[in-house]
Amino acid sequence: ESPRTVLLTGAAGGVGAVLREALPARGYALRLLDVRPVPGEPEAITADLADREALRAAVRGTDAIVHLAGISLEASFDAILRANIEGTYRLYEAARAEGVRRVVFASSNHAVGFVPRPRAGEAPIPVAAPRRPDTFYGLSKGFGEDLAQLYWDLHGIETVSIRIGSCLPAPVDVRQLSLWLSPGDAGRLFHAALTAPDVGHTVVYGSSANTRLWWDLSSARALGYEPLDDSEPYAARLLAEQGELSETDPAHTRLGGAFTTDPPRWRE
Ligand code: NAI
Ligand code: 15L
Repeated sequence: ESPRTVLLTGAAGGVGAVLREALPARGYALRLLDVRPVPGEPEAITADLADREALRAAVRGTDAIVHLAGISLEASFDAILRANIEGTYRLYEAARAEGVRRVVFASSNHAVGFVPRPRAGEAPIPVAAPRRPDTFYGLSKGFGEDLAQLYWDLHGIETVSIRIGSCLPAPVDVRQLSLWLSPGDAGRLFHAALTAPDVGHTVVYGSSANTRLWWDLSSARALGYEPLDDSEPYAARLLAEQGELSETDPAHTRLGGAFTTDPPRWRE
């Protein structure tokens, strides 16, 4: 049975905007939360993840939580600690206290960003590859995955951790041809993560069925996710502008790309 009422944290962000379209179209009633106002959504809850009471009230009576809120780029350890590490802990505590049984956690490719990208003919990166975070940001996503495992083992709260590639309207560089998660496929993947039975804690990679895929989508497909999009139509233009990825430049040879060398930073 599909969960009906879903709390969407981080609703004001880019992925939040995608899911505010895609999930109601599939019959979900969304409750929205973000530390910023959500444009066009006067009923959204404006609260920080650090606000325990607001979080308890936001979670109360929901069937599931999609947890997107947090710092989505590199930042100081203190900022990451507060928003992503403590914030995700507070979210799970609220879920436990209010009896919510399913979370979908927005993890990231940057939890494994130092894993070398496969070269032509090499096997895709398995979901079981040891984590190699490329930033404090990626480290916080590994923490979130471990927290999800703990809350499953200890409290029976199920989570699908989606290591999102690049969820944007369109890929903006050659690396993202391999990692792109189209808005349409994001809706399909989060819906599958909300509805698949008996997930325990499952980690999946989150991208479209890209021709240049670097990772193994089989654990996502096992949830019932059937990607319909492929970044390849963007390839000719991006390759003409930027050229092929280098085989020696470290910013090109690892999954996390420039996050492993000069990560984009969150404005603090
Ligand atoms: P975003 O930065 O656009 O949105 C994140 C939202 O979280 C923002 O609206 C922000 O105000 C909110 N937020 C930050 N700290 C908060 C706090 N303490 N309390 C409440 N709200 C807070 O990021 P985007 O792109 O929408 O990503 C959503 C999630 O997916 C993030 O967790 C990000 O790390 C993850 N992700 C996104 C990818 C992408 O390609 N867009 C790739 C991999 C992971
Ligand atoms: C992420 O985790 C970031 O939140 C997003 O802004 C993109 O940069 C994405 O990864 C990526 O690796 O392309």
